[in-house]
Amino acid sequence: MTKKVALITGITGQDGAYLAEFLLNKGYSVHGIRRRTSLFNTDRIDHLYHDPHDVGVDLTLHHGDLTDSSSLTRIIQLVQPDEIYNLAAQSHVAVSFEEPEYTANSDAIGALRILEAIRILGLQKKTRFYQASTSELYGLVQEVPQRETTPFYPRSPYAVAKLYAYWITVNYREAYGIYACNGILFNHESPNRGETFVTRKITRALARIKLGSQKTLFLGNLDALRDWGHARDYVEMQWLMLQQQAAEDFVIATGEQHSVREFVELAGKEVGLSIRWEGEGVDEKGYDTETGACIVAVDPRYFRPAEVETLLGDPSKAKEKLGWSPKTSFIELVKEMAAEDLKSAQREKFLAESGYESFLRKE
Ligand code: NDP
Ligand code: GDR
Repeated sequence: MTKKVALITGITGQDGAYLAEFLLNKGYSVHGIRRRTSLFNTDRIDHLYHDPHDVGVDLTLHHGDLTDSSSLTRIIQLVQPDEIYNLAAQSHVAVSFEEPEYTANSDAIGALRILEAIRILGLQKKTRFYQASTSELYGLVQEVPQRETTPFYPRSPYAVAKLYAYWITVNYREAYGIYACNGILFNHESPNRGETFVTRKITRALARIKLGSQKTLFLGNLDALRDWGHARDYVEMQWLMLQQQAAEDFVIATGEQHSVREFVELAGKEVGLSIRWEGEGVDEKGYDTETGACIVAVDPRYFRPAEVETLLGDPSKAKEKLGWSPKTSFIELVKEMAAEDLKSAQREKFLAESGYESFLRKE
């Protein structure tokens, strides 16, 4: 039987790495698009990748960029994928306020470039397309919980760009009959989460504070509420969405909500620290050796020009049609992230104490 061929944009990111592993285990031939960078950016998929000269290699990487139509069209023509997962994005909400135009170019027009390539290359009947849509579309929420029919109200250049990508996906489905669908995914995390997203920032910092490598954890809005799931569970839904009779859009969420503050408290418990909260303003006191308390301080630098205060998903449609139920609970997610970051902090400390500091990545 011929293998199915999948193309993943954003394969070097959190979801891309989990999805690549998932599809390889399903017997797919997996192709990924990576950006040219001056340093290696394949840490998350190195365990899946073999020397291309080895026999039986099922993972192939191509240099390309969402802002470069020519590279996307060339790769799609070469690969002739059965499925494209468009996961690549400038995915940081706060950064999108600093780089709004680039964010629009990659996150909005990037999706259009891929859909146009499918159309121009005549792959409408062959290639199925998944767009990584987001709960950020709901922004200033119009309904609680949020479901597929809840009106959108984006609150950042990132979310506005993703709004375009959402609608162009729907439009190409309706206009050209492409099997194209949106997964409206709520926040999902893992030990592979980027270090500047709040969950990973918290578990990494608390682990380092526990081992004496960092003093204080500085955060922004502690009261933000999110519906956090595990990335490993969510990529399975991305694949399932492309295996249906007809393309549809789905909310993927746990239906459970927690605050940033709760995340900190729970992660603190996991690494063995009690938390002392400082008010707004930067506090340099750090870890309190007398009380054993870890200081978490609010630094207004991390506030956003417009905030999304609360998100809570209703995954009923995915439950019913895709058989969705998240495998990992919130507590299990925090435990796994804290445990992995404790191991990393121990490795980091060992290298530093052994005189190999230069092997450590700088902040
Ligand atoms: P990451 O930030 O971890 O990964 C983003 C990926 O996109 C990386 O591989 C990155 O490459 C790549 N990338 C960024 N810009 C470009 C570009 N111009 N051209 C080509 N590749 C590019 O994100 P996640 O894995 O967490 O998220 C995957 C997708 O899902 C994103 O689109 C995100 O917006 C969306 N999403 C994520 C949610 C979450 O909670 N994680 C929830 C809802 C939606 P490099 O490694 O070189 O930086
Ligand atoms: P989000 O994730 O913006 O929801 O986007 P992030 O983890 O960045 O923020 C979640 C909430 O925590 C608050 N917060 C902080 N955030 C960061 N990054 N750093 C801090 O120090 C901090 N302190 C408080 C934020 O204000 C926010 O309210 C993620 C991304 O993965 C998007 O790509 C994706 O679309 C959405 O999730 C769903």
